Amino acid sequence: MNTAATATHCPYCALQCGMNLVPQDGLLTVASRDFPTNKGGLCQKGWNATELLAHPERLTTPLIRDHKGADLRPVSWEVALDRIAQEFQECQERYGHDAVGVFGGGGLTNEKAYLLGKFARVALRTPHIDYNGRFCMSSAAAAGNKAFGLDRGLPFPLEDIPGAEVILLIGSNVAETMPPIMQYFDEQKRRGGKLIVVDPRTTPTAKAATLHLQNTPGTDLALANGLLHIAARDRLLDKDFIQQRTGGYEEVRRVIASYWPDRVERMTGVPVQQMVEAAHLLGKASTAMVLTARGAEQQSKGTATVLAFINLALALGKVGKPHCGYGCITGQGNGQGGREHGQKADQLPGYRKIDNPEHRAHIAAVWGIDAADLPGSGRSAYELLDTMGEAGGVRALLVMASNIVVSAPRASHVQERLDALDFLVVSDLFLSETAQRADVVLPSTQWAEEEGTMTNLEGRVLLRQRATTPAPGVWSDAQILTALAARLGYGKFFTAEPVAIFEELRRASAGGLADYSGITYERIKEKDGVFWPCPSPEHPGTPRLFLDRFATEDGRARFHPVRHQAAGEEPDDEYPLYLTTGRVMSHYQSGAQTRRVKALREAVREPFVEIHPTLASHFEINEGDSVQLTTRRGTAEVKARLTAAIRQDTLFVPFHWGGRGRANLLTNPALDPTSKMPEFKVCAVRLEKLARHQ
Ligand SMILES: Nc1nc2c(c(=O)[nH]1)N[C@H]1C(S)=C(S)[C@@H](COP(=O)(O)OP(=O)(O)OC[C@H]3O[C@@H](n4cnc5c(=O)[nH]c(N)nc54)[C@H](O)[C@@H]3O)O[C@H]1N2
Ligand SMILES: Nc1nc2c(c(=O)[nH]1)N[C@H]1C(S)=C(S)[C@@H](COP(=O)(O)OP(=O)(O)OC[C@H]3O[C@@H](n4cnc5c(=O)[nH]c(N)nc54)[C@H](O)[C@@H]3O)O[C@H]1N2
Ligand code: SF4
Ligand SMILES: [Mo]
Repeated sequence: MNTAATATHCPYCALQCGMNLVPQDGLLTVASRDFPTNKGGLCQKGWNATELLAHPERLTTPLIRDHKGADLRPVSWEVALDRIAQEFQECQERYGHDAVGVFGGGGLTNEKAYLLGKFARVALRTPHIDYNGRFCMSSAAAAGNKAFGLDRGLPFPLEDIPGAEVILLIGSNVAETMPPIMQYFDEQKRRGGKLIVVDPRTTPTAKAATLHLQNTPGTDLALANGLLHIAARDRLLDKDFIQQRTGGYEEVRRVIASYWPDRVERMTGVPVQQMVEAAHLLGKASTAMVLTARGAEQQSKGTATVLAFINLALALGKVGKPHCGYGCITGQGNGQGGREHGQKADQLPGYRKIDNPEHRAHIAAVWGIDAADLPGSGRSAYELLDTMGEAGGVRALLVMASNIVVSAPRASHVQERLDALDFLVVSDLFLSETAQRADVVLPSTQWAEEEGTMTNLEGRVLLRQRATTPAPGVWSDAQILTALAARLGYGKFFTAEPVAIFEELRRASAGGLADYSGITYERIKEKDGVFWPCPSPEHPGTPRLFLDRFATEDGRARFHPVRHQAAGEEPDDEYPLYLTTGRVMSHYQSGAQTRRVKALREAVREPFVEIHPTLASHFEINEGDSVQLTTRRGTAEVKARLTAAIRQDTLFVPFHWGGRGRANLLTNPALDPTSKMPEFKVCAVRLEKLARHQ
């Protein structure tokens, strides 16, 4: 272990707060680091991040199941890797290349995500690779591509936020999901700026807002069209901007004509007066930002919903100018980079498209293979999981850095499909709920034990430096992929060395939309990160996109006419309430990591449901009672938390736990037709009180 402090970043969310890791009594502790994203601040998860490095439950050896039904037992790396290679080969001989699939994660570094995509295409020659980011920002990505020709979370650095006069934040609870980011919103307010929050719950973020629009789940698109209707009616549109920098407004104008305010109030539950106030605040401001997160995006119409908000921002002329813009607040540590470099079923590195012949030729040349040998586009995340073990579906799966048994929608079905596989491999830090079902489990290094780059919500490429030696017996995912590729006969195409992988990634991304070719580890260290695109070593990087032109062919942004549609499932007599799901501050995602950290486990110990007191009294439910939630997918048992901060027609369950309180036993896998995002944020549910001793 080094004796000096190592400057690095938090292992969790997309804010990628800077932190120092300081050796102390043979362990590492977290110390504050002044970095532009967090200015020294960290949330409780970040402060406690090192606890997992020497955690007693950490996996330190590969595990194998000799046959279905047998227990997992420890084995050597040789035995584990030989078994995987043999099973994958036998599976592909029997059913073809497409029969093996790969499921990745947005927590992987750029190097590992890139290598995983290459492993799927070159060593397995399968089209079927997708990742948990499909469940995260895919709707915003699809909308950004359609409207601007490019998708990068925020098109500006966080430091621009305080300069916006008005910010519209839709379906985001940043006060809990990225607490240090609130420094920027607080500064904006200090300067007299206004924050408008759209959320069915009065979250800590909504409490910090000037105006809170507490809409019914799944009605954001109607709200956006309603705001645009009012802005057009009250002559708040920026006609010059529409004319000079956009295309397609006429069709949108026709569509929004029927979104008159009292109709939108009936659809959304948001009072007309509040909509008028919001539209006027936005329309009259000289600068404004429109930001979405999962509340607006994780809907079966998530792409159209984001497009509706982009329409609003464009029509008001609040895009492509300083302190203005539409942005998506990305989620996972490398949710952004993870989708740029080839983990997504339809993409190749540098945001290239797998069905574009020129793009294929470029990547094939970098990889030293024939473009004809590159597979085509594979199934999206849920479609991949839904068809596992079926005729035409994958028969063997490699999961790297995702806990789908807890986090995928309709989890009991996903669990059944996992059990129907001939062979499941999981690489993880812990025996997660998904790893527990695997035939082979591979123990992987943690963030502080390896180096690599991450791309945060601003499109800033950051360097995670290695601060300590890996725990004995543990390999990095890059070593795992390289060793497996060698056993499959493709060893010469792979290296496990992060710098060498990054050098190759630079070449692969060169000339693509997400061009990293000018970025080096040294430049990142010198400059607190480099913003992509950065097409040459002399290029300063691009903190601000679209100031002169959009990334479309003619340089203009595109309006898209979009109409409200009902959610995949709306409440009815049998399932009379809305269910929505999301996060709490102290836990991260499936909880595989944070449930193992003492302070975080104690902060929120068990799954719960938020219920409005009026609704609870109707069911004679008191604080702390066990309640049963039932949807068309299944039943979950959780504790009641009474709060007037939620709508009376809506229940909220966080998704951080496995077992009977798993939110995803309930969720609806209705998919957005474009992004294939599942509808985590809206379904119909029935609430029942459980007898005391059940
Ligand atoms: N503590 C913590 N922080 C995290 C994570 C974590 O697991 N825990 N995960 C990281 C990741 S990967 C992500 S993607 C981000 C997510 O960050 P956020 O998007 O902020 O988190 P969520 O809680 O999923 O959803 C945000 C809000 O959407 C609201 N919502 C629900 N339904 C609707 C709706 O129909 N419309 C609107 N407008 N709002 C709705 C919810 O009430 C919730 O307050 O957080 C990142 N940071
Ligand atoms: N109901 C509901 N479900 C949701 C959501 C929601 O809002 N509601 N949100 C969705 C969203 S936005 C997301 S991003 C997903 C996330 O859901 P998951 O993909 O399940 O996310 P994590 O819990 O972060 O899973 C990461 C796993 O990989 C392990 N791990 C961490 N780092 C590494 C590494 O470097 N290598 C390896 N091999 N393993 C590693 C961790 O221990 C953990 O088991 O959940 C989605 N599911
Ligand atoms: S806000 Fe995100 S990156 Fe920052 S300390 Fe918390 S989890 Fe880590
Ligand atoms: Mo996410």
